[in-house]
Amino acid sequence: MLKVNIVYIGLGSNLNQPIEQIKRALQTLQIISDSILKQQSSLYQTAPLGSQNQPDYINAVAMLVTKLNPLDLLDELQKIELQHGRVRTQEKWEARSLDLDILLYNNDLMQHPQLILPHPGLYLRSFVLIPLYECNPNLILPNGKTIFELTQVCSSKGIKKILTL
Ligand code: ROI
Repeated sequence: MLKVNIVYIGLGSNLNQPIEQIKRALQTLQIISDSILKQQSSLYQTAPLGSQNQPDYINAVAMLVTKLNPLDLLDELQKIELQHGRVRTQEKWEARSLDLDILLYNNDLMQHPQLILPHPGLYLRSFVLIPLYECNPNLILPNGKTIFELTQVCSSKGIKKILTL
């Protein structure tokens, strides 16, 4: 019997009809093998972190239970990104049609060339923390802090809830 794991995934898009990209991605997350989509946050419109010379993002967070290991799950997510026309370049902070990040995999810590857990931006990015809080207000993160504490210290400036599905 494979263990069931609790995973939080960050979704982001700022190209090619971002609201539709995120809605469609949430539907596709429902059919990943050996996984069940349990929760999804509202959709948020967020000011870009990085270059300001790009459109606002739409961000959301989903909670999945999965029997896939982290790298197999990452493979599935990257396939979905490609289906959404994501072109991966060397440029790190540029606009994208769909970004799917594993934020948390249980409370596991992992340093792998393809995947760092928890996601290195997790504790600092309000466009991740605010929808994560909506998915699970009782969450405790691997650094021992509660999601509530983190949302209290992050700025909600430039973040607007636009759609609850
Ligand atoms: N900025 C926002 N607001 N939302 C994102 O999802 C996002 N993703 C990125 C960078 C370029 C860091 N900026 C972002 O990859």
